Amino acid sequence: MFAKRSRPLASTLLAAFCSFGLLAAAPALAAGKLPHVVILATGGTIAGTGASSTTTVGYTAAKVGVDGLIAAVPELQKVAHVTGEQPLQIASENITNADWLKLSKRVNEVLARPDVDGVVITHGTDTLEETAYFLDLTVHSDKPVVIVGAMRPSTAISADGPINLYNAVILAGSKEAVGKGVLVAMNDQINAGREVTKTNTSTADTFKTPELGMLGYMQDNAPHFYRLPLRKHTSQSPFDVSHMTSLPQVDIIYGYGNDNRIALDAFVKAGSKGIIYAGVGDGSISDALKPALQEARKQGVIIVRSSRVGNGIVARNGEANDDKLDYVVSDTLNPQKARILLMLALTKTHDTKKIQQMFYTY
Ligand code: DAS
Repeated sequence: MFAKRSRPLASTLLAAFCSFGLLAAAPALAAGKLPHVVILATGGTIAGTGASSTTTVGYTAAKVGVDGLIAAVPELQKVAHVTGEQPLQIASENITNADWLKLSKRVNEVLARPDVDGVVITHGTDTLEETAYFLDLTVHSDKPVVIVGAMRPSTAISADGPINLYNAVILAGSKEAVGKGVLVAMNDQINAGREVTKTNTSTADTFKTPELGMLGYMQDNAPHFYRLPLRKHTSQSPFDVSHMTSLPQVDIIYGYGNDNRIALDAFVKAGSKGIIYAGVGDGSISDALKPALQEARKQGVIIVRSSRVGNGIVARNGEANDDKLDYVVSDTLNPQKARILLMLALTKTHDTKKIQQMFYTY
């Protein structure tokens, strides 16, 4: 269970009124039949517990199970028929390719059920953005998939998990979220799975879509959309991993002043099929690294130039002659998201022209 929250009088009265139906608790009631939302719990801070109500770092993630998460937010019952599963119980820094394959398979199975209207995935925040993009590319349904986490453990004063979970369930059961791809609902904001990224190590407003912007807000028990994702996703994506048990090994190297080829050579020797270069600036490559990347490409490793900068387009043939070197550029994908797309691309092709087109499409 989330820690017992001392419910202020006002919300107790509200709860009492709602239970007697004196107040329309949420739009869904007014609409009649409640949507069926399945919560797939995977761990993280939203399921975390700390030593005291003032512990906001140094707590233990992935302690509370899905039944405890649901029971701790009784208001969920007023906005959806909620059922839960626990496919994982991990701190998300430990997520693996096998976990992503398992989760994607389960989400597709659950959404294929005609009685299910949407899915919420509770998740650690550290790799939430990678899971969001992986599912954006491998879930083949237009039904809503909403990923949610928390930055404070359930035991903390003003824990953000309960309200984030409540909003995520409303969003996943809404008709407005249909066909918009995987969404991340935290801190009253709705972001797209492709672009959202963690921007602060510890604050509740950490998930943002810098420059390109969030899609909308969760406010007053309802989603309010102002933008649409433009890149193809979910039912328009060609990546089918349902029968896979592993994914091609793709690794990331980081560019910096006075960098060298040691990490790259080690990855290539270990058998990486693809390398994401988190380059300085517009994906610029130092003279120390250039020969190593060219040698790797000649050995068949796919090279994607991304950027450590965090915003902007990595332009093809800008800081490197990509046509001549046969490199791919990541467009606007940050290195960790570019890795997700390259892993999936390599399940279909090693043709760099086709892979480049995928980076311009998804
Ligand atoms: N370790 C972090 C994780 O599980 C905790 C969190 O922020 O959710 O991603």
